[in-house]
Amino acid sequence: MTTSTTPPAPGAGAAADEGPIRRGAAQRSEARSDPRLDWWRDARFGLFIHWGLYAIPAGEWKGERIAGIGEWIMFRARIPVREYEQLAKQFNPVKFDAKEWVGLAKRAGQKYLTITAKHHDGFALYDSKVSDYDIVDATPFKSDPIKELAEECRRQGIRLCFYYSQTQDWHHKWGDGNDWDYQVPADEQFDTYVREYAAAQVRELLTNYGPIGMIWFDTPKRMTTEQSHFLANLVHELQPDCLVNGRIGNDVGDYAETRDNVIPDEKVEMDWEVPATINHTWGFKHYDEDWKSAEDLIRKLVDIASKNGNYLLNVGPTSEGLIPQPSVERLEAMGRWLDANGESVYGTTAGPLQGLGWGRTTASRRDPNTVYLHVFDWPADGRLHLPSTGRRITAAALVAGSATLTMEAASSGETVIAAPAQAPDPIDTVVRLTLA
Ligand code: JFZ
Repeated sequence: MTTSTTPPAPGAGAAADEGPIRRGAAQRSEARSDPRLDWWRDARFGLFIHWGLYAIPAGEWKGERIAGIGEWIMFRARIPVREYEQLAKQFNPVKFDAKEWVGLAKRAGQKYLTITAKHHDGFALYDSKVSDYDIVDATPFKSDPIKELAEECRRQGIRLCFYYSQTQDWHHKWGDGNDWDYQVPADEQFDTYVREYAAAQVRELLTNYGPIGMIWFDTPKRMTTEQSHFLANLVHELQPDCLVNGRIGNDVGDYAETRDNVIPDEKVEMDWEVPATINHTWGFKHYDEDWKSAEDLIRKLVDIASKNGNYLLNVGPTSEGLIPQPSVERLEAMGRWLDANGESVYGTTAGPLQGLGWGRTTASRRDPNTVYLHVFDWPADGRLHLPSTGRRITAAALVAGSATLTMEAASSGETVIAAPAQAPDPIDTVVRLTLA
């Protein structure tokens, strides 16, 4: 693993000396060659969905805008359980359309979808039998959106995955985090929470919705190694192929998670993923309108792929069940770029040239002779200078449109590729290199 000089994200709770991938959330070393991860390595791009009761206050409580990420409003405003619970009576997302949500992931070129089955507020977005605090039992909506999403994902060929908050639960007296209603649970009480309550819900999620691609656990700070193993073993006993992310804690995960929105500076040999937002919140906030551009998002996806990582990009639907239009537009723009250039992202790994000024490189995982150049900054003179990869290049062609490019050998092992004068794609023009 590489280290990074990137400072920790504000509020991330990470110590300043930690790299982009948190200690305690790294990948098991045996998992690095595990073929169970192949679909995930090939996918490179997934959709994260943070959806729950917090979409109703949408960043505002009793007329006051609450700072921070939207799904943390109960914690930030210290809302008593009995008061926050009342939100369930108003949760009626009549515009929710599973076909549309999964269709958006599909159009965006995303291969997996990870939705908050239960976030830190403790509310289950599916029909749970171990709690009444769920969308079927506690809301006027009365139906299970996870069931519909599972069916649509199967239909449209997207892997369904679940976010599940296994430690923080501000609703349950033995969960971690709520010190305004409850005493901090003793270790034995927290252990019972993990091994009985959280485990029972994880069991439901892995029993009632067909094959699940991965469980995305979170904030493992209180987890012991035994508890991390206990939950990972439960997942693998119920569905051997289901992956577990690094935030199960204690290096028990099948792959590593970076800190939120933090892309490592260099390639990382282990399997890793960046969870990221398009604006600045995960759960919907009605006044967060600072959206990253499609250009920025496409280049981030490519940057991540060029360092061997996955991009899990979030949307926060409204309490009516709509994905905000600015998110939809950006995801669709990414999908259009991927339609033309997807072979340079899917099924690739870190490229042989790192630290380039003008762009990035990716390499096919299956064909050792195929490398992709991602040109972000097109050379003004139309001559692209390529440092030696140590291998002879036999052909260069644009991926979009397939035009062949001519090359000449230059001094010091450089190759100069003669490119069109104007950038064919101002965001990222992809050149496929064939190596001898
Ligand atoms: C967690 C959650 O608390 C948050 O609500 C959201 O679901 C996000 C995806 O994950 O937040 C974190 C967890 C870990 C770090 C930062 C934010 N971290 O390691 O830097």
